[in-house]
Amino acid sequence: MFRDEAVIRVQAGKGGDGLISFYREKFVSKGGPDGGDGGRGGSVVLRTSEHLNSLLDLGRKQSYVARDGEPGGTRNKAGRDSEDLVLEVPVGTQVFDNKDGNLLRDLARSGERLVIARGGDGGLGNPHFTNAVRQAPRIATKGQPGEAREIRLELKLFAEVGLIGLPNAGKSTLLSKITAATPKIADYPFTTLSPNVGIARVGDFDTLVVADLPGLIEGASEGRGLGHQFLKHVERCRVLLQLVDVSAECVDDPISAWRVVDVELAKSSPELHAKPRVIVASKCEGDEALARADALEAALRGLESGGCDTSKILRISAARGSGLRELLALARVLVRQSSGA
Ligand SMILES: Nc1nc2c(ncn2[C@@H]2O[C@H](COP(=O)(O)OP(=O)(O)OP(=O)(O)O)[C@@H](O)[C@H]2O)c(=O)[nH]1
Ligand SMILES: [Mg+2]
Repeated sequence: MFRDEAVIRVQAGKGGDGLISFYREKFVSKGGPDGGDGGRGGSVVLRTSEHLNSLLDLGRKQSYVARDGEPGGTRNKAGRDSEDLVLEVPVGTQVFDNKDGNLLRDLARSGERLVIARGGDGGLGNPHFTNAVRQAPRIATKGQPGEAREIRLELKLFAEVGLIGLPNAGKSTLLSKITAATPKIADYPFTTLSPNVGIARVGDFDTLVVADLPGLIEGASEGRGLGHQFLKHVERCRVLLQLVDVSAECVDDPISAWRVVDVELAKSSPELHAKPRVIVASKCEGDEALARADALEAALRGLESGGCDTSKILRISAARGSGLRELLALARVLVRQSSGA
């Protein structure tokens, strides 16, 4: 849905070189070999963090280089290994090799680590090369080069809340009021052709990822309108808010407007239909709209329809800003319940 990508080059550190050295002390003319080994070069590691929800920051830099290992020292002192360079990515990041396009890993869990370029091993100091005949080797090995790679990271944002409903129901307007997103809004159907995603603040500390989806029409499950494309997006959302236009100007009867969308969800897949769903009476301004909302609520009460909560509908006006706080609070609770958190 909302695609977020970054292509970066990563270069792991080279191992430190092993040293050729001999023990020297006053009056000792020929000491034994004492060249230290080189340290390991730093690897480049990806690690998922729940505090991130975009690859934007990571993508600002084109390449990331880990540090080289330290060379070996005299008196058998080994060079220090270099620390790994850890790059944080959001949970849900897919990692591809950018050369062949192969998926390397799907980082789906929080705190998951993936070594993406391994640091080179350190070289060996000259004491490793002594043997029966060679007491004073003038040989040491160089550190190995670190791996280098170009990777493409892709994040598929799993919206927690999806806004669905007939074209013109007011979905994009709602998104624009509860998030910083600026979707196109117009009084004709199919204004929205691909999903818009925004992050809504809930209270002081909480957020919700909300997607505004293209309008759904009768026959969508068979591919009419934006059909399949639309439904594919809905599958990823945890909770659905189904907007029904109850304004006096709307030609559709709210009850049939509700049913059209409900039927398409059911035809599309049982899982989709079973998703937690809240009915939201949109553009609820004035007595006539309120009366239509009441009638819708009365008609739904007692109905069984998948994950749809038919016991209560919410009344909002995105234009006036009414009912939005309650809507977000309820969505937050439902998202928590559905994720088992
Ligand atoms: N009076 C009133 N009008 C609204 C409200 N919300 C949206 N509208 C109007 O309804 C029309 C459609 O709004 P959109 O937000 O584009 O509707 P949508 O559901 O995203 O439509 P599609 O993208 O075509 O599916 C626009 O003219 C909006 O200005 C509201 O709360 N009150
Ligand atoms: Mg729209």
